[in-house]
Amino acid sequence: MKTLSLPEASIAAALFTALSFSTLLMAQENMKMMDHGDMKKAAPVKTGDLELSGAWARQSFGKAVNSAGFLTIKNTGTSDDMLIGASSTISKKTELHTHIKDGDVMRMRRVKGGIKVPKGGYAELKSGGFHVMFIGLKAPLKSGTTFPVTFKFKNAGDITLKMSVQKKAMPRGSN
Ligand SMILES: [Cu+2]
Repeated sequence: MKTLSLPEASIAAALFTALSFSTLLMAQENMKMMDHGDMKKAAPVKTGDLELSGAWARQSFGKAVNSAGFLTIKNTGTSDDMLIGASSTISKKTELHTHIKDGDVMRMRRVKGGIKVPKGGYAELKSGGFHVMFIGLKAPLKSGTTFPVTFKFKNAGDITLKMSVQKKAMPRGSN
């Protein structure tokens, strides 16, 4: 059996340390990436018949001045409600938008009237459909942060909850 001389042994040890360290870094990077996924959702808010959950907003990239937010609104009551507006301080304007198909292109439109939250059902604001549009961001939205948004309902009134900013890829022609 060949024994390593002292310099060889220390080189081997250094290599081993460097390798384990990079593996550790990679593992940490994976953890961070997982963190940006669905695990980090804002806490649901329940007010009267409505339960607002899964609220998140897309991290803004580069010099993007707009972003979008999403959530699910459950109505456990016996009458329909309507989401008629949203407001925040992170952007100059906060609007409710929808996507419409214009030929082969998906375009965004401001919601007219409101988004119905049916009794015993739910309304979903999700990528490619209804969303909250933040127009004219005052600062970039960074993943891992949260910010408050107030939702205005026809019957339930104002409900404020925190949206968590997440880093998620943007589907083509969507937001
Ligand atoms: Cu929009």
